[in-house]
Amino acid sequence: NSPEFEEGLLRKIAEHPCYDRKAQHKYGRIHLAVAPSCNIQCNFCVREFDCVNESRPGVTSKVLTPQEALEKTRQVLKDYPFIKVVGIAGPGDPLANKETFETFELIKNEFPELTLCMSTNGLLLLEKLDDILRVGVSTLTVTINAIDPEIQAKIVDHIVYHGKVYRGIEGSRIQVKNQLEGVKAAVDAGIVVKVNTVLIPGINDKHVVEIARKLNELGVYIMNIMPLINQGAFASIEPPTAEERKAAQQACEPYVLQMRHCRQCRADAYGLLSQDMSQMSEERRKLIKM
Ligand code: CLF
Ligand code: SF4
Repeated sequence: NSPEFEEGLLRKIAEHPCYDRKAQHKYGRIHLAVAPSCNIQCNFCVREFDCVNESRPGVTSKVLTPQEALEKTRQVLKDYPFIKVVGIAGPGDPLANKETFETFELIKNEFPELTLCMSTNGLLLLEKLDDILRVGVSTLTVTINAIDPEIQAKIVDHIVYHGKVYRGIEGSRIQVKNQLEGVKAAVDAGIVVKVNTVLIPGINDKHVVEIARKLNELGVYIMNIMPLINQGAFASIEPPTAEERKAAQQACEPYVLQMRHCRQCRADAYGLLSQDMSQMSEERRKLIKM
């Protein structure tokens, strides 16, 4: 990659509220909820709500069409010019929805200076990488909760891959392989990759350091260890305490930079990370025609 390209990436990181701790108070992001379908079933997911691999529990974001998403971006940017990042993070998996790419195309054409960001479960990452690059995504999050298929099989009930359902270890082998190959290819292509890991006591808490070592090997930029949201099939598992999460982050830090300021945003969040404007009053929404 050329020095100009590297310089551009460094600027993008410095202006990305999730990738740079200092940027969170200065620069904002807008999430466009254009991706309702998902191709896997995580055991902690209740599908009438947003994807919890990058989201707050128990909230339902209104799905927009690509055109509506463009219109919303126009409106929001008028009010919040400090927004530098446009992300697609659900409510399902962005790569399982063709609207994700249509939306990024529309945004890139009208706002070429914005950073395009996406969060995925990674099942289709390798096969969609050309599309991801074509539409100009430069920061990408992949949720990796295990790199050992035996452990992954306890976290995901099944995957739907090329029209076929794969359960248990059979599915988790495919997903882990696709995630790791996809992350490597994305890093090699110059995308700045972040990995989200949901910390699940008794399931992957002893395994996170092994994940961190692998991320180091793959050239992942930053890791975000998030607490389990205990709903769905995992409703009876106690989420980790703040101390347990901190200990996991500390143990992983020697291998990969740790994100500690995640707000578990909604799939339709916008504004600064600390002030999610999607939660604003109806009156205000009407005022800016949301
Ligand atoms: Fe959105 Fe995620 Fe991009 Fe950020 S959120 S797609 S990387 S622009 Fe950020 Fe929100 Fe945490 Fe996500 S605080 S949930 S890590
Ligand atoms: Fe739910 Fe997200 Fe997992 Fe899909 S990837 S099942 S939307 S938590």
